[in-house]
Amino acid sequence: MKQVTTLGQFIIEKQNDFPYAKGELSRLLRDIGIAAKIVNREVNKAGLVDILGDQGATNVQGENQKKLDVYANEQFIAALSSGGECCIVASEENDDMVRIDSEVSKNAKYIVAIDPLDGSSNIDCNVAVGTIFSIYRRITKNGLPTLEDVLQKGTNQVAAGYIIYGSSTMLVYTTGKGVNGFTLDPSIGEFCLSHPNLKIPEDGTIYSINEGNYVHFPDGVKQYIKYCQVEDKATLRPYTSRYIGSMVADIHRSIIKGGVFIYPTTSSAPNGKLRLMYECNPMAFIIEQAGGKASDGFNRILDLEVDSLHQRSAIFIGSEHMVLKAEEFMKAHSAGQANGVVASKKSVA
Ligand code: AHM
Ligand code: MG
Repeated sequence: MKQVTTLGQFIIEKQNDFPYAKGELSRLLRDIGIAAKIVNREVNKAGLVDILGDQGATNVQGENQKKLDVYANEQFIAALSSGGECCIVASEENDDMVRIDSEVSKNAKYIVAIDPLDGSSNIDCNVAVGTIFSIYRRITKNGLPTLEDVLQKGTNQVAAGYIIYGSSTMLVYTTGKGVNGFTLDPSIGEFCLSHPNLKIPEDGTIYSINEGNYVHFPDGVKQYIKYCQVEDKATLRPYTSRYIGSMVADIHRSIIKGGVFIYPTTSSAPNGKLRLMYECNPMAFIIEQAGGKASDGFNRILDLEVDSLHQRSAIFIGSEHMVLKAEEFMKAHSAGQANGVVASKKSVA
């Protein structure tokens, strides 16, 4: 029988990759894994709300039932607070960063940025949703950690990962030494190593974008979509279109099968929709570590300056060759439109 490696065992084994590490990062990852299991349990029960009580209603203990994204946010913050390795949580659910002021945590070394339940509107129709997280080392040495500790470029991430609550639940993460995927075995309640050293195919035949917004897209994206739809045997076109509307699920599929996921700037969202700190940077780190590429159409996502917690960015992410091709179209037809900087009126959709 094949030996099963659990997430906990794997994290401990990998600690030796960091000769000076004292185990804090390992404990942080373990805390995230524990919160993920709790959130998974609730997400799995989502279809039972009509039987067990609607969200917003009162449960038998007289407590208000929480919406799942609020619940997930609380679970991750609670796990990170009690673990003692994280001094600030920046969450898509909170306007401001959350400082963890307990004696053990206030001098902790790590900052976590998290989107606790991405794509949560998909829960109503039983479509996969996800959690995305990103870990940074604190910069300031003394006193209370500050916003400067949080607003770091994507290249400074020490770890990033996502959990996909899908037909099975998986946790995928990187610490900058490749990407590994773990599937939750519900019978033992453990994430088990199922996808060691994940690599995204260099090329693919699937493009993923909300084409309903076509009229609002930059010309470069419109032209790239046309390119995907043209018949050409040599490049296996026309490509297939797949869009779940849940970033984690769309990108997870791209890693497994190859493909490109695009959420561009649009005329109605001139900086893009997705958040740099909670969605773009962690996914970009994972994809690069899996051998793929992530760009805002012109620049590497991980090199973008971060000015504010909830900053948005366009994103073109996935198989290297597909992202490069999409960038070619952006350069040719939408130069100057990187992240809301619209230089040429002609190229605005
Ligand atoms: P959310 O953080 O409010 O859940 O929004 C993020 C989600 C992504 O998972 C997904 O890729 C995108 O929004 C879908 O947006 P749209 O409905 O505009 O296509
Ligand atoms: Mg989100």
